Amino acid sequence: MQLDSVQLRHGQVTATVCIYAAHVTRFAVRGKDVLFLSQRALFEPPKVKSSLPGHLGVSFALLQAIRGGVPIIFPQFSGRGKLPSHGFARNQYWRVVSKEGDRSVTLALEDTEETRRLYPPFRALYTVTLTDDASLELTFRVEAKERELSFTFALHSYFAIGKIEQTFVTGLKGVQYEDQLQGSRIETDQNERIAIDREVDRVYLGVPPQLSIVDGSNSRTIRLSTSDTLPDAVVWNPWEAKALKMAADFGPTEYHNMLCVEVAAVGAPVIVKPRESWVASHTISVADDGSRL
Ligand code: TA6
Repeated sequence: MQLDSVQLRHGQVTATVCIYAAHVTRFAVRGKDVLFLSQRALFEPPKVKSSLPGHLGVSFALLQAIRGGVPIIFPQFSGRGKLPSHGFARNQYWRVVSKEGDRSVTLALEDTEETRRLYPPFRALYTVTLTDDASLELTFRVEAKERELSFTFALHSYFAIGKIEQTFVTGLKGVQYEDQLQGSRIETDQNERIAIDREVDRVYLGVPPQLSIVDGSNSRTIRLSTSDTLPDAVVWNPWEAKALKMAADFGPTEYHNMLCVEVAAVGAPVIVKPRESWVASHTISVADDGSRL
């Protein structure tokens, strides 16, 4: 790994946080990875210019995002606005502001001359903590300075799973979602278990605070819990054809071993008034409960 990172350890859990992008690249429980990281993930991020139409030709120097782990999606989810897709928080160098032993680290990102050309001033703080009950706790806080902020947000978590055909998501039965593969058409899925057997790109709106990923071939359940400031969730697997288009940093068969379940605030923009702040938190844990299909 070419980038400076912070290693966290507490009891039987470990995590790795890249200072670049404040990117959690690894979270393991008893040595078993919970997060997926592509074998082709780029850690020496090349500068990519993102020409932003409608910004008077402003070209915004973006660094490559790391494919896997937990990219921070701020201040824009996907193409829901004029910024580069998925915003810029995942393409910038953050800085460590504090550590609590080996179990917690807090990083900060503030506006720069470049971001101010596209987005109001802000200060973001992100704390990654390993808890006493072997969970990974992620807390994101953003403060508005003199101008109001409007943004969409997600923690774009890539989960490591044994076999996609023995994997399903629970907790989303009957929840409306925008099918990104069908022009954001509104659908619902009445299945208790959402199976993944093709490309899936769904933005669920108004989800319960607990979701689970049953990783059947690993006989485990990955449990996700969120604050009420993250009312939405995205389920994404690129499947075969899209995986081939992502070959620069994603292997052609890696879609078999990953699933993104991203806790989010994307259905409606988050508004933060000047001098106020917004906080979102998300906890990831694992139950080796023998879950199988
Ligand atoms: O969260 C799902 C999604 O918006 C997909 O549409 C796909 O674009 C994915 O994010 C990855 O985006 P990236 O820019 O990291 O390749």
